[in-house]
Parts: sequence; C-alpha cells; structure tokens
Amino acid sequence: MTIHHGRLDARGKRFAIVASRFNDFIVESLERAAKETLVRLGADDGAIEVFRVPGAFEIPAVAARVAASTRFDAVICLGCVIRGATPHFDYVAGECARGVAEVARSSPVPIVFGVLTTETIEQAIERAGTKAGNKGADAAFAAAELVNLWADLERNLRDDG
Ligand code: INI
Repeated sequence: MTIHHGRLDARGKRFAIVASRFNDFIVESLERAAKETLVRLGADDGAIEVFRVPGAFEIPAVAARVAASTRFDAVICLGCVIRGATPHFDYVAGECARGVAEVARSSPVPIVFGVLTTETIEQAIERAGTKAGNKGADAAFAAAELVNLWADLERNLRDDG
C-alpha cells in the first residue's frame, strides 16, 4: 500500500496570503497566526507576501491572479464574514467560498480557505485565537502540507496524465 501525504514543512517555500480588511480586528489575528505558523514550519519571513483586499467578496479574484503568477508555492485566503453584521451575509460568504473553491480547482498551486463565516462576533473571536483555536494557523498548516503533497503529485503522477 502506498500512502501519499504532505509533510508539515515550509522550508524553502513561498507563500501568498490574501487577506481582507473587513472585520480587520479578527482578520489581523488570523494573519498573524498564519505567518507565525509558516515561520515555525521553516518558511523565511521574507518568503511570505500579503495581498490585502477590501472584503471577502474580493478574495477569489485576487487569489486567482496571485496563483497564476507562479511566484508562490501556495495561496492562503483569510477573511471574516459575520452574519449579524450584514443581510448580505449569504451572498458575501457564499460567493467567497464558491469563488475560492473554483479558483482552487484550476490553480497551478494549492489554495487554502481560512475565511471565517460565523453567526456572531463572539464565534469569530473564538476562532481567531481564543477557545476554538485560530483558523489562520490551521490554514497555514494546511498550506504547508499541501505544498508538499503537490510536489509528491508532480513527482508521482506526471507520467499518468
Ligand atoms: N466583507 C467581509 O469580508 N465581511 C463581512 O462581514 C462583510 N459584510 O458584512 O458585508 C463584507 N462586505 C464587503 C464585501 O466583501 C465587499 O468588499 C464589498 O461588497 C465590495 O465589493
């Protein structure tokens, strides 16, 4: 039996973070944790670039552009959409998730989804470094793992089409 998996190792890799400014007091915590996690996993601080967008709705288009540049080994999308804050929740959260998933399917590099979609501010705070962990850190772990799985896929599946 062969199991393919990505190592949690960010050494020598370049990461783009696409982070939205809306609800920035939450997104800043996600961004800080994502950067700290990548550095803990071996990435150079200088190998991490942040692309800031106004809101979660803008994340997919910028993630697509950044991924297409092939300057990065992975793209991490970070944002926060809170239902209590807007009647547009379903549109903004839905389009962001749908858009990132669509971009990820055809991207030359892995794209991970670290966008909080919560009912309340309290739930967002819980997921941004308090009792439910930090989704920015989780996204960074996922990105590091996928970068290495991607490399494994390139090595092993290249001849299989
Ligand atoms: N953007 C968010 O990232 N989070 C939100 O909670 C939010 N709310 O509440 O509306 C939000 N709206 C802005 C949206 O993402 C776009 O930036 C805006 O519509 C301009 O295209």
